[in-house]
Formats: sequence, C-alpha cells, structure tokens
Amino acid sequence: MEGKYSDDQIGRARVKDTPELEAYYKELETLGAGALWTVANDIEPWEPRTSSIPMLWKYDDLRELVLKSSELVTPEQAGRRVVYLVNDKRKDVSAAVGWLYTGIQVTRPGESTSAHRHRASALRFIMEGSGGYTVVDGNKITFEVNDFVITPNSAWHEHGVAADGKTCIWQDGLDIPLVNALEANDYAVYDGKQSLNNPVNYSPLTYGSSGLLPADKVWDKPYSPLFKYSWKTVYPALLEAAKVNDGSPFDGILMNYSNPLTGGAVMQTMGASMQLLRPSEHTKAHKHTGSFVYQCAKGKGYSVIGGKRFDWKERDIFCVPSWVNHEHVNLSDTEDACLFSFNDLPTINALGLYQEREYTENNGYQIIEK
Ligand code: 1HN
Repeated sequence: MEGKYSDDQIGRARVKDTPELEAYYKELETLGAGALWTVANDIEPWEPRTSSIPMLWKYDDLRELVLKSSELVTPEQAGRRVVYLVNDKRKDVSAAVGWLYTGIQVTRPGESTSAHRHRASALRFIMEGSGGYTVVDGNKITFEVNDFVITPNSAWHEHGVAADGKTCIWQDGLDIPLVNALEANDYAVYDGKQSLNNPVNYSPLTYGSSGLLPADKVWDKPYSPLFKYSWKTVYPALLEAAKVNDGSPFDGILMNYSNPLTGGAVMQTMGASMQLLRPSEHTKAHKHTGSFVYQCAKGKGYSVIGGKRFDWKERDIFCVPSWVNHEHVNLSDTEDACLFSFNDLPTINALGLYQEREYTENNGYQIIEK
C-alpha cells in the first residue's frame, strides 16, 4: 500500500527479516515473549477492522425449520429451543455479528421454559403468535408481535405461551459472545418456576406511559425499569416524530428504546432502536463502529452493506458489522418500512470507541496524500 496507509513509513514497523533476527525471535518465543514490531502493524489497524461479514437471513427460508424444532425437541430437553443465526466468519464465538448473538425461538401453546439467569444481557423481538409471555425477575409480561422485551443481566427469566394462545416465534438477542470474550459470563438454574412479585404487566403499566413516572417509586438498577416496549405505542410515536422531523440522512426516523429514568440505553451493554423509512426513502451511506442486528418489522426494501445489496421484507434478519458502509432503501412508494435493530453501542460508547464517517467516493478506498 502507498500513501496515508502505507506501512513503509516512520511510525510503522518495517524491519526486514534476517537470519540473526529470526534466531532472536525464536529465542524470545521460548520465553513466552516476542518482538512487538513483528505484530504491531497487524494489531494496530489504521481504521477499525471487522472480522464479520454482512449477512441476511431470510425468514421464508428459516421459518419451517424453526417450527420443525418444536417437533424434534421439547424446551425441557433443549433448555432453550432456538435456531441461532451465525456469521460465516464468527462461528468460533457463535456470534451473528461482532460480539452479538441472535437466534429464533419457538414456543407452542401451553409450553414454558425453565427459569434461569446469566450475566449476559438478553432481549427479544416478537415475530409471530399470540398469548406469549416472559417472566423477568418475578414480573410477568405479556407480549405481542413487534413488541420489544428486555432481560437485563442476571435477571431470572423464563418464557411461555398460554394454552389458548398461538405458537410464538421471537428473535433473541444477547451479548453472550462479548461477555464470554471478557471472560465474565455465568449461568444459574432457578429451582422451579419464579413466583410473581408483582401483578401481570406491572413494569409496562407503571413505567410505560407518556413520559409519566411514578412519584413514589425508587429504582436503583443500572437498567431500564420498563421491560416491554409495545409496538402499539412505538409505531405511532415514529409516525408522530415523522410529522415534524426530517430524521437522519443516514437512518430516516430512528428512535432509540430508552430507559425512561435516564433517557439512556435500555441495558448496560446493548441498545436497540426502531427506525422508519418513509415511502421511497433512500438513505445516505455511512459507517460507524458498533455491531448491529436488524429485523424488518414492517414493509420491504433493501440495504447496501459493504457494497452488496441485501433485499429484505418483514421478519428477515440481517447484520451490519462495525465500520462497514451501509445505506437503507424503502422499496415501496406508498408504505413506510420499519427496521428494528439492536447493537452494542452502550459498550462502544462507554469505552470511548464510537466513530462515524459519511461515505464518499474516496473514503472507501485509500487516500493518497502527497
Ligand atoms: C437464553 O437464556 C435464552 O432465555 C434464549 O430464552 C437464547 C442463547 C444463548 C444463551 C442464553 C432465553 C439464549 C439464551
């Protein structure tokens, strides 16, 4: 490489191998040591570097196989009856992109899972069915299609579907690869089913209405007290915002699910958003750090990710790896399109690692500076 990103310049490692140096490296190796200049250029990329590739998982292809899992194993046998989505380049860490995991879970009417907890945080986005519920730290929460539910780190949780409900399918999102990479995960099984600490839907009924917060409650946890964000309030909120906002040139009308007490992300490590692309909207391309998993909640369109086009429609899931250029297009000229996404931005931001760059003809390539 030449120019700005050339390694043949002062400040980069450019030592040429000699027999004497090679012998020296071998000697260091026997002592559990090494010469930094042999690895420096690799461990110090000029720009953020991802090992994930953009991928799209078509729901039409997966749905039958997901349902089939409910004939093959029970939730008791499987623990979690989930088909997980794995990035071709992240199989070693079971990640869909970067350090994020995602999967599709199916639960039949009358079924429920055992209760457990883990240090990793989890979230769910409901894809189909009715009568589904989750119990988070003794709070039972019912959910419907396109609702977003959180299971913060170390919260006991279990899920189920009412006997008179319809088979539920939802997307799970976890930071498990991240927490494992940090060597900080743990897991515990609850003895039996959780007893309910509060009336059903206590959390959304207490914390989920129009910016009002209960004056008599103290909440001292580092995550949102609101465990469910309902599509029936989220979608109208996007439409209202769209009436008076242009939105972002890169994302359209993008709203973050937030902790109503802080305005910040719903959990410590992962954030989530819902975005609305107006009819025929075609966003500008940009790239930023952070890994993203999307699910189309409504409509149809495509995204260009890393120069490749991925066509999506309702329930399709795709990912955008860190520092990969992407733009989104709503293919309908009459209907809006909505994309749910979750990400590791709270981690990226807390560590001071966020950066963003608008795509220009030049920055996809190397800039030659004289
Ligand atoms: C988990 O606890 C659930 O509780 C789903 O439904 C998927 C994937 C990896 C690790 C834990 C659940 C999971 C998971």
